Amino acid sequence: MALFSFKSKKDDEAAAEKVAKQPGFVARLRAKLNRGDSWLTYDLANLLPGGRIDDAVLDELETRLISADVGIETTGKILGELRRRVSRNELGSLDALLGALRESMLAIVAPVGRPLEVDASKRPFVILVVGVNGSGKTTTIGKLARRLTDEGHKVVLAAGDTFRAAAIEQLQVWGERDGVPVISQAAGADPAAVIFDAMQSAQARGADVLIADTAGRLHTQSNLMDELRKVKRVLGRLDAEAPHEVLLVLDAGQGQNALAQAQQFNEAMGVTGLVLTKLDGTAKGGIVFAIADRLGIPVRYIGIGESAEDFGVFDPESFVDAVLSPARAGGEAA
Ligand SMILES: Nc1nc2c(ncn2[C@@H]2O[C@H](COP(=O)(O)OP(=O)(O)O)[C@@H](O)[C@H]2O)c(=O)[nH]1
Ligand SMILES: [Mg+2]
Repeated sequence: MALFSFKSKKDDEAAAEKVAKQPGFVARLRAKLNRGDSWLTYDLANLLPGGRIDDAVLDELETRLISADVGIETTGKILGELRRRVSRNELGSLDALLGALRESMLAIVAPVGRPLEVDASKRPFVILVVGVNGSGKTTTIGKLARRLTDEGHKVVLAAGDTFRAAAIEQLQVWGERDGVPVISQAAGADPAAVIFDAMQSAQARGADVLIADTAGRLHTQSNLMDELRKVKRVLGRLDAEAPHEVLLVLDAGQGQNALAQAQQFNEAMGVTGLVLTKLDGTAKGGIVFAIADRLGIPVRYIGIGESAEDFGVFDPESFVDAVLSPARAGGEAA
């Protein structure tokens, strides 16, 4: 399989550079996630004297998965399956091993590849965006508003992070850029009141979608969860089913800490969808497998940079392929 051939690091870096500039989210993801070489499969061939699959190569894969935030348990699942197949002599070559690895990894993330669908019977369809400070909530809202607007939806934003004036201004900048109204009050206002107002305004304007920003930080974690639950209750007064989506934004660079955040928010709020941001940074993306395996919450979108284009639907197959194979020139990555 050409996907798993091995070239020099320099060739791959040049290729990654080239692919990163190509249009197409899948190509960009592959280039940005790997930055030249797949962290998972790079140089494995050199570990196989005579091409035999042995414990050394399996141990190396295990180490790479664990150090890329896949987590002990989920790595154990992936490796357990590979070890069984190796012991039955089913995997006689590196290509066979990598094919089996791809299957195991895909089996873990395929169930969470469920894109967000805006239900047109809910007007507006309310998306409440939650997550810790700095995870990328406001940026995600800006990108999502652009995307939904491009798809023909009429969107309204609610500046529910009233903790700092800068947070309100940041959302307003995105609103102007996207041509989308932002309902806000002064810093320090009650977030539930701001979002309630925004909901009334969205209903009055006949908007299709309301996206509400929230603060990720309060004096204590339990204060934050109380506040978010209050927002939920208040929305429920205008539409008993709102919010229709509780979208948790996680910084993929936070590794296992992102998993802990997902567990906490899910217990407090009932999270219905996830966004994994900053997959372009030092994050290797392994946390996506850990979260999929442990929580099973749908991953709606991923973020691979700061601009509106650096945002796409989470597609399990292209994600696994991006993890497994380096970006290269020649069109394979497109
Ligand atoms: N590299 C990169 N930076 C991001 C991404 N998403 C958000 N950011 C940056 O992360 C920082 C915090 O984002 P922000 O949306 O303000 O987080 P919030 O506090 O959760 O609202 C900002 O500098 C964003 O530009 C991403 O996918 N990739
Ligand atoms: Mg923010």
